[in-house]
Amino acid sequence: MTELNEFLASETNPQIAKIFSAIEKASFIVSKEVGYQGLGDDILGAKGSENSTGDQQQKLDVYADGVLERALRNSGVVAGWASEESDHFVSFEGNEDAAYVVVIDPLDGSSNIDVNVSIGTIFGIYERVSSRREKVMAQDFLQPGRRQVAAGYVLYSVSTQLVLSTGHGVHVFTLEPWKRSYHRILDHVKTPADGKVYSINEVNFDDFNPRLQRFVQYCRDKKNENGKRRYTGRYIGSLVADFHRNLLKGGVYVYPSTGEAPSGKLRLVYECNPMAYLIEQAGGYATDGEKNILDLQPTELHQKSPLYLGSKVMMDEVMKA
Ligand code: AHM
Ligand code: MG
Repeated sequence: MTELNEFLASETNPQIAKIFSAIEKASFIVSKEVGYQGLGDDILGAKGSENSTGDQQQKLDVYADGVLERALRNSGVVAGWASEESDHFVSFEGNEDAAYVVVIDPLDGSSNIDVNVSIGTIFGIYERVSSRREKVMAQDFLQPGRRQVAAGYVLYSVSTQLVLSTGHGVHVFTLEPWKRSYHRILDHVKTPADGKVYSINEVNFDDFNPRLQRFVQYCRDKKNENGKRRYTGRYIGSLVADFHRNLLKGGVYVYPSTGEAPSGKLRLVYECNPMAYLIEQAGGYATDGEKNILDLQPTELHQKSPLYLGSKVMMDEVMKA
């Protein structure tokens, strides 16, 4: 089985390989802490603070944020980063000549942290557009998702997995914790063109627009020729985990706009864009209900967007609705 560093050496340039390597090292630490679940340091529970979009921060959110920031800063090849957990982007002093910036959701699925349910780290990598002699600028982070040069996520679950793309397909690596190394278990993953799963938080049903309500009702009612249900609902409440299942099994994930939250909940820069990049690499696609996510021009770091994402056939159905 190919090891991550071998794969990166043949797949991408040395700077991007170093960025992945920094995320890899950080993920060993985060994975260990996630796995402790109440053992060791007092790291479970709420931190008592809020992030920029008003979410309650968990202690592990803040811990993962610090570990990843240090790793990327010390890599020497990242000029700056923007994290879902911080109000502003950060320019890494001493790294001004670096070509890349990273956007990140350090620990996605916060509500699942303390209950031993899958969570993850989501990231995207861009080549900066500002001058390489200067500090990074907002425009480096506010690029359409299609400009990502690589993206991925780490899924902290029964095993820890790193899923990534550098623009040449999607590859899945599993962590062998006692060796602290990732081994590739799947290469050039294609999501099934059709799927059985629809993933949506149905408690908001009454607040969906009527067309989305019709689509959900269609998924609930649709039967196969043999009279069995055509679709099934699965929703973990961790985008990384819901995405990962649907990537491998086929399906559609929806976090729509609602009356209460017209732009939905998920962040365009940190969550929607990396996932949209990965699903396109796997043969599916993602939209905000109208436009392809990867073509949207972000205007603010923490801007939210509705997200419809998944296998081609189910996405075509939801878009038709
Ligand atoms: P987070 O980044 O604060 O964890 O929020 C994002 C998460 C996603 O992982 C998940 O899909 C969604 O929030 C779940 O929200 P809800 O509980 O409203 O269904
Ligand atoms: Mg998140």
